[in-house]
Amino acid sequence: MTTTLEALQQWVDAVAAHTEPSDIRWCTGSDAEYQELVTQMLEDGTLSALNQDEYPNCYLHLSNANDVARVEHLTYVCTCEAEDAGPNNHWMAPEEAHRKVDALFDGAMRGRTMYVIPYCMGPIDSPYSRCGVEITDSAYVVANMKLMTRMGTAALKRIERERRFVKGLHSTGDLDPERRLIMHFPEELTIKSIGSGYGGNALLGKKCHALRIASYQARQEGWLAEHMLIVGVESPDGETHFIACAFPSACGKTNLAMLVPPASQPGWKIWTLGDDIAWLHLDDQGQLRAINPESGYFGVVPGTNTKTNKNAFEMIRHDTIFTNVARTADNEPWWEDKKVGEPATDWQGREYRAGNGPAAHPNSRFTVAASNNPCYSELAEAAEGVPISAIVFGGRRKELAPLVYESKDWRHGVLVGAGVASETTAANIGEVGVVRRDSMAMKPFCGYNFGDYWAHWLSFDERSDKLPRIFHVNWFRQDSDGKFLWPGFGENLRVLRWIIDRCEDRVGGKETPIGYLPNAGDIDTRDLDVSPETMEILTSIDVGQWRSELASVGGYLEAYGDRLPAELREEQQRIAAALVEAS
Ligand code: GTP
Ligand code: SPV
Ligand code: MN
Repeated sequence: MTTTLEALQQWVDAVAAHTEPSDIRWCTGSDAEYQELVTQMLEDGTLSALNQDEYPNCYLHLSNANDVARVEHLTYVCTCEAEDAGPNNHWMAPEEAHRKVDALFDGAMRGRTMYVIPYCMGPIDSPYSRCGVEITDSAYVVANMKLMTRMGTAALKRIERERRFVKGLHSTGDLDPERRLIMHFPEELTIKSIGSGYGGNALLGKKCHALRIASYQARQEGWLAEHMLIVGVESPDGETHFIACAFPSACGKTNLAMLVPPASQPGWKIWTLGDDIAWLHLDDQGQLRAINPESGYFGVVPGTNTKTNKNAFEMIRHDTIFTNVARTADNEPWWEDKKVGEPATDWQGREYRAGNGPAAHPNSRFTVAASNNPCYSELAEAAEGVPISAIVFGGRRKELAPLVYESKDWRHGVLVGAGVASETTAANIGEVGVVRRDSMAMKPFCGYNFGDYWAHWLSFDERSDKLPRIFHVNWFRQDSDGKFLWPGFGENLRVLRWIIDRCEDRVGGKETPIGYLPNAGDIDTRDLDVSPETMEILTSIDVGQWRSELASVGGYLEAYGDRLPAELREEQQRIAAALVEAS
């Protein structure tokens, strides 16, 4: 197969001349093609089959031990002006970046097959969707893209019609971290990634395209590309609200998106639209609508069990690619907190020994098609997306941040989002557990200067009087022994209910300088082992600590200099002053 689109054919030819593959294959996205690739990967050892009686069509991939997560320190946004990338990104001048990365691509695919993957982020017939083509020398990448995106023939047809696509070039290279670079050229709609075969570094439709490049385009075109799950919450009366939540990596998006309502909440249903990325547009009526550009999940495995998330546990019992989990003696996948079985070999394929650390890598992942999800919503296919009632920011904070609060208005909500801080996780190579600012959960993913990004968010206020309300949640408050104060997971539905009641003006709120918190008793704690004293801690603020927090947010914002919107600075000053008055 080839293409009628000359620009695409020329690019493919040029990449082939540069990287010198032994073979070129245009991917159709068919099931037969997936099976063929799986067979080939089982033969060459890229995959191994798991216990097919217990885990039908499930396979395990063990990545290179140095290649287990995103690499923010090797990820660049290469705009002509450094200021356009902003202090939130690593920057390199485009010319230098191309020179550096192109040198690494010289002959990089020798002896390998080059796969051409046309893909469409979003429903094939949606005006909000955007297409791209990823060229890669990794069959593992092709298989993951098949499970997670709409790829192949239908996408190619759309690309040929639109004559516009994002170019993504990827090679696993030699997996030497010294020769690993993840480069973005938003002004050229181009991505070049080499030296990693892992997740967000290699599946270019996901973070590289659907967030970094898309956020840049979204600003130019008046929409938002966000690191958000999209969930539908259906009440016992059959009324459904759609909520979009931005939490940093490994902070609970997939779990909230496919939450299992506890027995104490009869009649409530949860529908998953998306678990990681949302593209948000204002429609003609000023309603914010969301589509999920992806059609599958690349989710954190550890912690998944029948108690925390039965849906997820069942979803990954078939037709799943596991990356970097451990194995039991019966060849079943195993991970920390699975609660059944025990590891025989660890994520590096070694005999399991407790002294070697966790059996499954903390950032081990499952890849599954969204259709595996028992609570998958067909509305994820709707071209027009779903209307969003609430936007929720969140982070992983042992201290300070209450269980939930609501901002006073859109502008305040943008400040709440801009000030999000969270403990770092294993989703990135680097230190874990350090609190850092992660504005809108987009620190690693915004393809342009955060100052301009906050201004773009603020601009929505002038464009609509029907914007969603903005909230903040924290499932991760701990006591002095390090025990979580809130049970989380399915019980988070209780908090979503309060959020929906606020949106419908059905419940009051306790006014504080940082926004509205729940009044005592307004969060349903029926059948929950959480004392009134703990609820009081979870739903109140320490004014002294919050004064320091607002000062810290102020300092953080100032680093954006002239790009910081004055409105946001004023908002920060307003909240800071209110906290002084309250103390
Ligand atoms: P990315 O895919 O990296 O963007 O992560 P994510 O935001 O989708 O996070 P995910 O739902 O995979 O959860 C990450 C980790 O947090 C897992 O180990 C979960 O078990 C754990 N987790 C998720 N929700 C909760 C919760 O409500 N409470 C607690 N204590 N842990 C949670
Ligand atoms: C994240 O880190 O936010 C992920 C995993 O969702 S990755 O695809 O590697 O970016
Ligand atoms: Mn993510």
